[in-house]
Order: sequence, then structure tokens, then C-alpha cells
Amino acid sequence: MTCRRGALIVLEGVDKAGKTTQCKKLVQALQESGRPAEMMRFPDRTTKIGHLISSYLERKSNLEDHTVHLLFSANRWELVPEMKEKLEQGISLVVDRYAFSGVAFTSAKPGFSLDWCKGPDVGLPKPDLVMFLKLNPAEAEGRGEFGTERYETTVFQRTVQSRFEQLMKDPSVNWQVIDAARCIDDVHTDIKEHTVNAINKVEEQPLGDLWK
Ligand code: Z5A
Repeated sequence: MTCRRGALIVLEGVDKAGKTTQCKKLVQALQESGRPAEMMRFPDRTTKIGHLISSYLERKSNLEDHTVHLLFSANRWELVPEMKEKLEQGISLVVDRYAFSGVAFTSAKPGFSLDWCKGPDVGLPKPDLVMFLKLNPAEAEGRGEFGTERYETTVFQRTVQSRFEQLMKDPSVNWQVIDAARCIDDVHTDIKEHTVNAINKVEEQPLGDLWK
């Protein structure tokens, strides 16, 4: 008997929507219910490419905008063999940001179209489910000051949110909008239900190619 594959689950959302909090809780809940699961995050700052991205985000170095976009994408591609291996082993992956952040953040900069931004990520493993943690900017601000990293300004985050809204119109991606303004446990209950449904469904579906 062949082993059923794991599901590729992505959490997206603007800054402070609670993505990391929810990814951790979800992985723990899945593991406790006997479903193999691991967390990944993008950017993965531990690789050589990740070091370049991290230095850029921390404003320790400057990179040309097209270049940094391609580095974010390369950081996903370099982890694709590992992702596919785990999914084939039946491990579900819970991913904190993915290509949608890549497109939303770069296309929020002047002169970048959504189509150009999607290009380098076409063909990545397609998530079985993308949950967008929706939180309006005023509520996000209530969760504390922005840090000192690049992109952490209210004006930029508002543009990012509108780019995410454009991406969510694409019916080829299984989007679920989650109201992230509720308490952590209520958001978790919702996210877990969608995830378990997705995990149960993937047995019948091969892993797809994103935006192809
Ligand atoms: N980026 C890009 O440009 N291109 C790309 O391809 C990718 C990313 C993948 C990396 O950020 C930056 O890179 C990011 C996008 C860009 N730039 N920005 N901005 P990161 O992944 O290293 O860090 P982050 O994504 O910015 O984290 P975050 O968005 O700030 O946080 P979060 O993960 O959404 O939230 P959290 O850490 O779980 O929670 C934030 C706080 O809220 C914390 O104090 C929690 O305790 C609290 N919290 C969480 N949930 C709740 C609820 N429900 N109620 C009240 N308080 C809550």
C-alpha cells in the first residue's frame, strides 16, 4: 500500500496577523492528534540565500528590488526537494508565508506588476490550502509597534494588504479567509478545522504546480 501524501498548508496575512502563533499551535495540535506535521517558514533565514535576505530585511545591506525578489523566490526553490520529500513521506507541512507574500510585498513597490512578480514562483509546489489571516491595519497596530525591519510601516502594509486582496481573486488557489481579530484559541479552532479537511482530501489529489 502506498503512503498517503501530506498536505501543504500555507498561512498568509499582513504583519502581526498571528501567522507564526497559529502555525506553531497548528503543528502541535496536528501532532497531538497523530497526524505527522512540521512547520516551515519563508524566508528561511538559515540558508546562504536566507542570510542575504535577512541582512537586507534588517537594513544591514541594500539590494536592488528585482534582485531581492528573485532571492526570496530562490529561497523557496532551494527548499523544494526537502518539501516534496516530506510530503511524500506523509508529513503535512505548515508554512508561515510563501510565494503570495513574495508577490504581495514586491508588487507593493512602485513599478512592479503582479504578473512579473509571480513569474519566478510559477511551478512551485502548489499549496492544498492557503489561509489568509485577515486583520485590519488598526487592529494590527493595536498588537504593538512595528519593529525596525524593512517593510514595517503602516503605509506599506496597507498596500501589501490590497495586493493580497488581488491575489485572493484567483480561483486556481484554495484560499480561505480567516478572521484573525478573534482570540488566539478561536482562530486556531477555525484553522484546524480547515486543515484537517484539507489533509483528509489530499489522498485523492496529486501535488499541483502553483500558477501553472
Ligand atoms: N517577505 C517578502 O518581502 N517576500 C517574501 O517572499 C516573503 C516575505 C516570504 C519577513 O517577515 C518579511 O519578509 C515580511 C514579509 C517579507 N515583512 N514584513 N513586514 P517574517 O516572516 O520574518 O516576520 P513577519 O512575517 O513580519 O512576522 P509578523 O507578520 O510580524 O507576525 P505574525 O507571524 O503574523 O504574528 P505573530 O508573531 O504570531 O504575532 C504578533 C503579535 O500578536 C504577538 O505579540 C502575538 O502574541 C500577538 N497575537 C497573535 N495572535 C493574536 C490574537 N489572536 N489576538 C491578540 N494578539 C495576538
